[in-house]
Amino acid sequence: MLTLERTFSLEQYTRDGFTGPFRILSEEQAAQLRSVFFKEIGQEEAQAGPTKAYFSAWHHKLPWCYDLATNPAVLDAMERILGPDLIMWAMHFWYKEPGSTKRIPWHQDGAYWPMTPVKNVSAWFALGPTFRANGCLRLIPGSHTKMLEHEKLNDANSAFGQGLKKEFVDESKAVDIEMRPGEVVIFNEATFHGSEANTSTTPRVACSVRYTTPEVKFLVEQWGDAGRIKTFLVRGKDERHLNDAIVGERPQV
Ligand SMILES: O=C(O)CCC(=O)C(=O)O
Repeated sequence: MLTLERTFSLEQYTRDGFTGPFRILSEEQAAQLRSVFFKEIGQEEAQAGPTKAYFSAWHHKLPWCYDLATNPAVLDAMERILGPDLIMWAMHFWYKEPGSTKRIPWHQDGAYWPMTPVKNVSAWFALGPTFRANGCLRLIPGSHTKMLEHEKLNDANSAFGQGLKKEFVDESKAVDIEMRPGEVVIFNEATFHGSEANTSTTPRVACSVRYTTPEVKFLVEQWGDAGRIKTFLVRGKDERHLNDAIVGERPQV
């Protein structure tokens, strides 16, 4: 069983397709963000329940989300993986209320994204505690070496209509990424990942933020719900200008 290293390690990232989790916020800062998260969806954390909230692209409108997505320690980690020029291009909250039956099927993110080349590093932020019973993120170390076929799923509890073909997934190799509030784990567009239902009484509050480099072009016309994709140059320079039509700016208070 792989032991989580609790630090950023480029060596681990290269070998396993992920690194961390490691701390970027204190538990108190994470609790504060959780409380604004629940306010945003019109709930109290102590009574967390189902919601129909739209969970993408909050960083386009909410400064606290933009600031989380551009956390300097995360950008430092991204620079070590992707180099000095960094584009942050998407953010999505992954919320599972207590008792939620929704699962995220095993998948590789790159299979869903019209971008060329398909190149991305994700930071998955735990704002609350995540553990096996509340449906923590699960990853398969070393699964990131190639893109594989996805297929249609017939699973009413799956949050996605498609997932990796079953024959490719060896669940015995999966690692539960149990995290404390304020930690982040980093993985790439090919790393197998997914998560199970929340059978606990603790809500799972997390979000992922996506980063790439200026040589990637987004094929915006092929995205459903394209409004959620904007490119923010968060470090370095963009001499390619491939996505000038979808450049975003930090939201103002
Ligand atoms: O939060 C989860 O369980 C899945 C997250 C995910 O699929 C992603 O960040 O790409």
